[in-house]
Amino acid sequence: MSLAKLSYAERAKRHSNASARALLEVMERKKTNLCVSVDVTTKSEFLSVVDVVGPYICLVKTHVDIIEDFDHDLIEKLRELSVKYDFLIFEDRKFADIGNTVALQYSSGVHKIASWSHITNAHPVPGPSIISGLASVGVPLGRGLLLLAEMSTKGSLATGSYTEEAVRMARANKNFVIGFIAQRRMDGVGASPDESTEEDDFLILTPGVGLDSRGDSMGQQYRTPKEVIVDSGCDVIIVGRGIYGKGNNLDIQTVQAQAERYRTEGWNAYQERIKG
Ligand code: 5BU
Repeated sequence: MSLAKLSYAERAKRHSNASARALLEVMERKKTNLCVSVDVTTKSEFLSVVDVVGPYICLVKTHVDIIEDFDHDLIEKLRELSVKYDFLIFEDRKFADIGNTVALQYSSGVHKIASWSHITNAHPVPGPSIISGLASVGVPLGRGLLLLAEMSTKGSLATGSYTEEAVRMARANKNFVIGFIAQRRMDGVGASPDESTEEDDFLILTPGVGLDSRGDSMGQQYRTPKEVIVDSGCDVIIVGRGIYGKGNNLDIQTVQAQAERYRTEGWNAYQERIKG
């Protein structure tokens, strides 16, 4: 049976990585495959958005380096909200350097990402050493890594043999690499004809999701939850501005209504996929 037909609950049992399992379990428990990307620049806006979308999401995606008044109190409050509303945290850091440097960027500095983010991601461009560098910090903490196999932007270079190589790198490091940021399922991608990939169960988290627009003026491209979940077999929809608009003048009631709307669209699409 294709993995895309299995329920999130069934797939949770197939994962030994603690973060992958926890994510799939929370998706099933809360009936949501919505991840909100909270790209706002102040602590107060960030916490207001998370507080209102919390009940509708499985995951909060952060870019902590854009928050002007970042401090560890913000992380403490985010952690409290993640317990209160039952969601995981994903810092979209997009590491891209040599193993030694990424290990330091992941563990140290102002943000100390590994200490609070269940999931993070990396560009495969440096080759497998980026995985071993990050794994030296993340594996002992039960963290999970996503590789950027594809991007949502117009003209992205992450295609073809680059994407295939990313999937091969993931297959060789399944204890830590739990899936991909990609625009479609990666089952069997890059495998040699005699290689069995049936045991693979990579999570596909997909940005570039919007119901009211097909893109922005800076190369972003949007598809609907149905296109992403049903047609392309992805697992988690990542939505930013579709939920909170441009961030200036946050209207909390609209944010809540949009989070509810995307959650419903994403979950209905998933149900159509597993039943269809
Ligand atoms: P948007 O407001 O829904 O367009 O925000 C999308 C978010 O996902 C934003 O934080 C990006 O940094 C992130 N993203 C993306 O849009 N496309 C990609 O391919 C990757 C990340 Br990887």
